[in-house]
Order: sequence, then C-alpha cells, then structure tokens
Amino acid sequence: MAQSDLFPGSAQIDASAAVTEADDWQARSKWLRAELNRHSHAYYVLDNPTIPDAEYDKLFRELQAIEEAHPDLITSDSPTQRVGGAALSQFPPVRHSLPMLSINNGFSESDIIAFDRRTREALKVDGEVEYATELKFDGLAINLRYENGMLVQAATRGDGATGENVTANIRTIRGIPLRLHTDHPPKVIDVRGEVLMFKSDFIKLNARQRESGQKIFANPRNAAAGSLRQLDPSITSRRALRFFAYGIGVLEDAEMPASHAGLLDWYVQLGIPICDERAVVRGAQGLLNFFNSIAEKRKQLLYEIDGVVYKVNRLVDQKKLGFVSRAPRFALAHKFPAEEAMTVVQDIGVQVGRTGAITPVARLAPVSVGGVVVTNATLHNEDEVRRKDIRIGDTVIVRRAGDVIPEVMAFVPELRPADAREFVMPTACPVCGSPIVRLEEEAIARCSGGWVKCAAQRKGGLLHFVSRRAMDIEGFGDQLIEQLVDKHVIKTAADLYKLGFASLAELDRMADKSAQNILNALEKSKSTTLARFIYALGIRHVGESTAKELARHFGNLDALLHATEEQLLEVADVGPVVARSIMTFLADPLNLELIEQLRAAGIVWPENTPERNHSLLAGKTFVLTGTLPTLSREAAAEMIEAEGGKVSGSVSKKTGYVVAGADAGSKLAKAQELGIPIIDEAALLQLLSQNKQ
Ligand code: D41
Repeated sequence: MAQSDLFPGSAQIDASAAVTEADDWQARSKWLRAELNRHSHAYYVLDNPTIPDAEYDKLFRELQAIEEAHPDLITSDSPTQRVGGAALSQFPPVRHSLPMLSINNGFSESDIIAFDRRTREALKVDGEVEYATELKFDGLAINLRYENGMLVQAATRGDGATGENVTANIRTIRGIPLRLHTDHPPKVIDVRGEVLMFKSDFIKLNARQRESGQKIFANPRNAAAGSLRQLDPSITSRRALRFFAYGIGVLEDAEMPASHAGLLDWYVQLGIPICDERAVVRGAQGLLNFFNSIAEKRKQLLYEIDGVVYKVNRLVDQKKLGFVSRAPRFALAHKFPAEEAMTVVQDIGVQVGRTGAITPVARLAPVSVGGVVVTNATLHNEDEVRRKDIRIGDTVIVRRAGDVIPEVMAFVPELRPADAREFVMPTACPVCGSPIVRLEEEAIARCSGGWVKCAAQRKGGLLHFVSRRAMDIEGFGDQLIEQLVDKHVIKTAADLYKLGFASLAELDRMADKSAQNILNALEKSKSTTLARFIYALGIRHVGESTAKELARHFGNLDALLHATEEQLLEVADVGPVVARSIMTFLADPLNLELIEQLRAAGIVWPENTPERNHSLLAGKTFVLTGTLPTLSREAAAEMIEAEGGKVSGSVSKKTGYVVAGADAGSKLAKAQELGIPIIDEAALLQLLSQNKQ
C-alpha cells in the first residue's frame, strides 16, 4: 500500500516540497552564477577584487556540485561552462559579416601632423578635430559575436575577411562576459578587440614552461597567440589571457553610439573589458601630447603596447572619411620604434665578466632595434642556449627594450638552414687560457683564472669599481680601462690611485685636460661611504642593497673584516650563499691586501657605531595595504625604514607584519591565509616608538 493511501494529501505535499526544493536549487544556482560573474568582472575587468580567491573557489565548487546533481540547471553563461567540450582537430573558418580592416601606421611627428591635416581637409573643418586616443595593444585581434546578449562565436581576424573559430578558447578568458550586462541586449553585436597576456603572467607562464621542459615563448604576444591556438581549451584556460575591446562590427536592433568614446563607455556598461588609458583630445598637438604621456608610462603598464591609436571621435565623421584600400582613413596607429627585430646569428662567442662568468653572446648581422644598431645580443648562459635551441646560422628574434642589454629571444624554425651549428662551450678562457669550470649546482660556467690571471676579469672588476653606484669615478669608460689594463699600467683598483698625470697623458686619445679631470675625479672619490666601498669591492652576490645592509649592520670596515660566518648570517639580506661568498672573499690574502692598499691611498668614509642589535624592526619586512587613518604610505614606509625595517609590496611567508588600513584587499586576505601578524596604524606607531627606547 502506498503511503498516500494512509495519509490522504501527503503525496501532494511531497510533490510540492519537491517543487520548492527544485526552485530552491534553481534560485541558488542563479544567485551563485550572478555572484561569481560579478566577482570575475570585478577582478578581471575592473581590476578591483571583491573577495579572496579561496572564497571564490568555495562558491564555484558549490555551483559545480548543484549543477552536477541537476544538469538541467546548467546555463551557457555559467562560470562552470567556460571550459567545456573536447579538443578540436582544427579551427573551422569563419567569414566575418563585416571585414576586420587593418590600420595605417605613422612613426614620426610629421606623419601625425599630416594625418591631422588630411582629416581636416576631408571633413572640411576649420577648427580642431576631436579624436579618441587609446593604446595599441600588442596582441591578437578578435571578433566576439553576441546574439541576444549571449556570446555565441569568437573568431580571429585572419586575413580580415575570414578568420578561425576560436569560441571554445575565448570562452575560457575570465574577463570576457559570456552574457552581456544588460536586460535589453542588441539582437546581434560584433565586439572587436585584442587578446593579450599581461607581462607578469607571461613571466610566470615561461617559468612553468621551463620547469616542465616545454616551449619558452619569446614575448607576451607569442604566448597569447600560442595559448589561443591550443586545440584543447583546457590548456587555454590555464593561460591567463585578457581582452580589451576597441571596435565594433555588425550591430542589429540597437542604436549606434555617436562617438568612439561613447562606444567604449557603452562597452563598460555591457561588462566588456576596456582599457582605462584612453582620452578624447583635440588637434595634432592633443595627439602628440597623448603619445608622449603614454611613452613615459609605457614601462609601468601591465601589458605590452607597440604604440597608440588615434581615431576620429564622431562616428558620422568616420563614415564620411571612408577607406583607402583595406584601412579606414579615420584611424592611425602611432607606433613606437620596434623593440624587436629579426636577424641572423653569424656566430656565438663568449664574454668573460668580472666574476669570471662566461656568457654566450650571439654575434649578429647588424640590425636596428629600438632605434639602435645591434650586433651583439646576450644568450645568458649555456642552459639558456640549449633551452632556446639557438644555433649559428639561425634567424632569430632580438629584443632591446629601453636601456636593457639586447637579448636573443627565439629562433624562427621555418628559416633554420640545414647546416645550422650548435654552440659549444669552450674549455679554456678565450682571454687568459685558464680552464673554464662549471660547478654542478651552478648555471654559470666560469673562468678559473681569477683577476690575477685573467685580464677580462680585471677589466670587469675595475669597471665595476669606478661605476656610478660604486666609487663613482667619472671619466673611466670601457676603452680607457681596456688600455690601462692591456698596457699593464694598472692591475688592481688600488693602482688607480697611483696613476700620475704623465702616465695618463701619454695614453691614446687623452688630452691634458681630460687627464687632469680624471685625477680630480679620483681625488674626489676618496671621500665615500662604507656601503659604496663594500659594493665597489665586487664580492660575488653582494649587490648594492646587501652592501648597504652590511655597512649598516657592522658600522665600520674592521667589524666586517673580522666577522664570523654566524655574524654575517645575522645581517638582513644575508643568507648562507652570500655569507659563504663573503667569507671566501675575505679569506684571500690578495683581497685583504687590496683593501689595505685602498685605505692607504686615502679612501675614507664616516664610521658609524654598529647598529643596535636589539632593534625590533631590523630585518623585518612590512607590507602596507589599504588607507591608513593618518599616515600616507610613503610616510609609513619611511618611518619603518628609518628604524631598520623593510617595506615590500607583496605578502609572502617571509612577511613580518601586514599593516592594514581601510579597504584593505587581497593582501590582507593573503596575510590571514598565511597567518602573518596584522596590525593597524596605532600598533605600528607603538612598535616604532618602542624601538626608539
Ligand atoms: O590596440 C590595437 N591593437 C588596436 C587595433 C586598436 N586599439 N584599434 C584598432 N582599430 C582598428 C580599426 C580602426 C580598423 C577599427 C585596431 C585595429 N583596427 C586592428 N587590429 C588589427 C588590425 C587592425
């Protein structure tokens, strides 16, 4: 007998309970979807995290569990559905409804002035034209098609007319909404923009690739392209890709905004990621000002750009201007000089550094990179040559960003000649003939000659000694040091101070005036600081900041010279490797003799008493987050540093304290997660005042 026969009406009650329960699951999953999408949008688009990662993961797992039990509740905009489906065997072609045009380039001020003049003439305006200015992202152009608010297709630009269908991969990009944030979506909208990888994510990806012995990417653009071209979307989903929109294709059943700036504002409302670095300016001068302000900021940006883009702001004007071949007349990309170029590796030689480090160097067919002709580029070390598989005869991508040393990024497989030769590490130093050795635990091979035998190490050591951050002796360039060492005029840094007018004046290309200037600079350098002096000695692993810590900790040179390894380990910044290196340096009588000779030459610095060892803050790292009630971050950092503490931007296991103010975000959450003491401004001030007593 069924239960309902005994309890009339119970079946009905059960049924309604089931309905309520199903409704509950539906409501809960809907809420979770909205909540998760909101947090993703805040994180990836607004760059303003709203909950800790762990909390997000918890909600995500709850939604996954509900959907597993009730598959009918799964919607295509659910955050669980970003990675789905099996790997493809190829990307099907997609014909763009409206072609994706290309963009004309300008490089010089006169190109920009000419663009503005052409625009004014074509529009027949007397005054200044209004332009929308934005960045030129170095990524891949993509078209996103939304129908009734849902992302239905994503395609690469391809040749502009036909691209590839990469929908499954694009769905994995967390910043791209699967559903537009509006109750009244257009029937169809083609959103156009660029997929790219942030610099930090690129570095992390390459580190992971290196660890697992996989392909190293030459730059964030190649990494983004490689990630988007994965046939298995689950791989793409593990690659941190981003998207910024900058254009529109088809639009149906919605009103087109009146301007480009208006279009981007609309995108913000729709939840589509837009870059904040944009402006509306007037006239050629407005364009050039924007270009200059971005050029200045370029290094600080989280992603790579290769220029800026100017677009006539009003859409009616854009229409009027039309196209020339495949590029609109209303837009111009103002490009920075390329930081990368292709050239041929003619040979791979080695360079001997001041510590004897042997660096493989690619000798290149001359090529202009970042506005400079480059003929040599570093390959870092032997393992890096193997990892990147660079061979003599290869065509390679060379990069020179800002003032950094040119670097060989990758070879071009299609252009490898059959007779390309592998690099062989020499067994003897090319400068002094001493054996080259490579310790097992080290990545670097070294000349074993030391500065006594090896002129390259002497030159390197001397160049370091005179450098700006060390003894700061003006007038000693590569060529002067080269001559002085090659002609055996000097051997050690102490010999610099024995130089007389006659020995300098008789060198090649040395005027009397220059010789006198150098003697004056040497004299001036004798009055220095202990930190500079320690740094100038060129002890391996002792960089500028370690030298400062050593000077602060020991207060005077004799205390450092007589320090035990244990005492060295008490210094902030000094770990076992650094301590060992200092001990090795100080155990060499030649080094001690050099120090004595330098002192005898008259080098002096103000001596300090050693740092109070009871400093509560010494060696402790502080992380400041949120807004403090009275102190600015800079002021708080200065006070902490004045008492011997350090300030860092990120929380790790090594963080001593996190000082949290109002609206502290992810750093606070991380500190809680790691169990790091969290204090407020009042507690910080108390700590600082205790330290003074
Ligand atoms: O950031 C970019 N790479 C970018 C590319 C941009 N900011 N704006 C662009 N605008 C256009 C037009 C003017 C044709 C809508 C573009 C591109 N095109 C573009 N990207 C690749 C080819 C053309």
